[in-house]
Amino acid sequence: MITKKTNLSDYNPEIIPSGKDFNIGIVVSEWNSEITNSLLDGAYNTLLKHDVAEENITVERVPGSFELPSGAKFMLKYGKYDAIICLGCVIQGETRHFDFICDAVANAIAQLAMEENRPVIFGVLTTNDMQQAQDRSGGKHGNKGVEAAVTALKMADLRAHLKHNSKK
Ligand code: DLZ
Repeated sequence: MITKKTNLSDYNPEIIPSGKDFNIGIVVSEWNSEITNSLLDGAYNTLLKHDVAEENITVERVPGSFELPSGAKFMLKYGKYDAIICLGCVIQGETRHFDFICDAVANAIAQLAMEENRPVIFGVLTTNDMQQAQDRSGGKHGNKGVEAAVTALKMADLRAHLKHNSKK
């Protein structure tokens, strides 16, 4: 099957909501840190570009992607955030570990967002090899960290807007 590969970070900056009133948490996995640090750079710089104040961005680290949901949950419990961005990179190995981690993390992040009524963004690369991960963390297919930050701003803005309207 031929698939059209697009740059994941292509977006129109003019239609992204301003983040000036938002407090954003980022939780980053230490596994594959070469990749996750690039995702963090992409997410952090995108938040700054869209007016999130530096003092309103908090970065916390967890050992692996499996710990991203609990790291995000701790941040939501002990801090005041409009959105949490989870950044990780799981690379396919020879065992089924990959499937278990990817499924568990994706499901737990989705569940957390529902339970907490807050955007919790899935910025986790799940790739066959290191090259695919590099291509998506600042390489030829963009940077999933940028995409995750844009999604966080859009979802935080949607929540704020609906909350504001419900009080009218
Ligand atoms: C154990 C493990 C393996 C094999 N691979 C990855 C990976 O590619 N990316 C990642 O973020 N984490 C990996 N881990 C670690 C798990 O996420 C987790 O930290 C451990 O299983 C401890 O709970």
